Amino acid sequence: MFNFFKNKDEQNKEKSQNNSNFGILKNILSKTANSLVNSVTNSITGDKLVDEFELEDIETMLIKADLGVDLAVEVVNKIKDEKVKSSQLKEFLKKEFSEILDVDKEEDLKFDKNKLNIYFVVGVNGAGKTTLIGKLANKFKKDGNKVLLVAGDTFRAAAEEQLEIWSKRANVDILREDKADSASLAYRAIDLARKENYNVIIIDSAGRLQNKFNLIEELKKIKNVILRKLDDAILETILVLDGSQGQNGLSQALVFKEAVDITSIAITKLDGSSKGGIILSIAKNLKIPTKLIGTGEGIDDLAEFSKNDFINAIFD
Ligand SMILES: Nc1nc2c(ncn2[C@@H]2O[C@H](COP(=O)(O)OP(=O)(O)O)[C@@H](O)[C@H]2O)c(=O)[nH]1
Ligand SMILES: [Mg+2]
Repeated sequence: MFNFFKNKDEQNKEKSQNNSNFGILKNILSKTANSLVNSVTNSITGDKLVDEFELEDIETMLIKADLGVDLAVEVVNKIKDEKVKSSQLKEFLKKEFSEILDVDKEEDLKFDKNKLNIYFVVGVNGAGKTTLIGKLANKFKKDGNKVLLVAGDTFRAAAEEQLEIWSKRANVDILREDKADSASLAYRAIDLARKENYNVIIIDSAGRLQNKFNLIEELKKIKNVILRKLDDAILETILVLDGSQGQNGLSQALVFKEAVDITSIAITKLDGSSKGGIILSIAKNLKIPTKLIGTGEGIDDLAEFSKNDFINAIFD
């Protein structure tokens, strides 16, 4: 299921063998898939142009699936402008969604076993950062990597405590220090990793949006420290968004995008009231690939995002 530790041949073999990732995405997105496929595309048939009433239905469905109003209107206008026939609607939407998701050639989480891999995890409080870090740490650890967690949410002792619990669950090491400066903690973590041969560092961070200015300054500081010490290490800056928050996540995302250069998105809580369309909305508006999907509160509830699986889960 989790492919970024394996080479491409192994990945393809595994994908064709059990398609487990597809299964998960299909389950998570079933509500979206049902509403899109059953209510809309399946009811619009025939060798005629998609008519005004049908366009309205499509627009409503796209908005319900959480594509956001702007994107929904854009898609509907395209159906009209390009004179799409009812019988072609499904194929048209597949192609359209696929193009929207084409924001980056790098679909998988960056990882190089022979280098130091640094994952800097940001997002608002409650989005699911610490949980995601626990899940990621577990995956990396199981694959034989030496993993160090960094308790960079130094504002609240409870946040460090929570990361410590995850470090025990995943059986990995943690660097924490109450009331420490998060940037200097990151600095020390990278030094420690090089000295003690850790090849994976995952850095937690604060997410108090109430104090936006300070938060952004703090994240920038951490980011600058990482960049200064990057050398040949791999850096992936992951923005964690709560999928159940729908379009609200987008404006938050912009704040973080401004502060640090986000290279991938993790969407959590897509197991609850799933509205997978947010993934399209994010790709369209932010041009950042979604690479990870949180599918529950457990340590194994993590899936890699795959564009093709996503499209298939919606339409097949
Ligand atoms: N259902 C569900 N809950 C999640 C998921 N990820 C995180 N949570 C829950 O969301 C809450 C906040 O998560 P936490 O990791 O503390 O968020 P943080 O403040 O960003 O570090 C916790 O109760 C988690 O158990 C997920 O993928 N699905
Ligand atoms: Mg946290």
